[in-house]
Amino acid sequence: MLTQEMVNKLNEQLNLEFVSANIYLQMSAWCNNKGFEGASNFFKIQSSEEMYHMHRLFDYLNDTGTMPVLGSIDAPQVDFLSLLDLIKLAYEQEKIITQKINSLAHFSMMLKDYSTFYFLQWYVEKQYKEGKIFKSILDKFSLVNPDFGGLFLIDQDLKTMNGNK
Ligand code: OFO
Repeated sequence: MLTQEMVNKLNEQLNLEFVSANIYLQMSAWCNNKGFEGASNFFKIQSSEEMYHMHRLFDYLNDTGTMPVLGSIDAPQVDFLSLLDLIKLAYEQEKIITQKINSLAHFSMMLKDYSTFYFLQWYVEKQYKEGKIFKSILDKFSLVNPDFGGLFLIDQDLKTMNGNK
């Protein structure tokens, strides 16, 4: 049986995963609109992944006898200065989620709620991988010249990239 405080925090995380899914779906739309097909595909996959993260929390709450509560979420940012600006914002979003997951894992450990602690380990690993992939995309920007087809190369790279592998 989860404590009410744990339930509240898991619900909060569930809604944060929704936020990430919406942010990435909107980013996918912006990329598509600007002709970045690879990046658009990458962010669409990222958005589906975030929905899957949300569903896992939804199932965990249900399976532990608690009704998940969906909150209202803010509309995501629609416009971006550049592809680089967009990737930087996505990386910042991942850093926020990593912090949240880590503090959630810490909280479950403090409560000696080992079942939730175990459940959260999957997210801890995901966040490590996602942070790494966004950082690697950002690093690529410093390797190419955006004025000479560099953005095209990055976009091609993103076409086959999956941030969760
Ligand atoms: Fe990108 O993160 Fe969900 O958990």
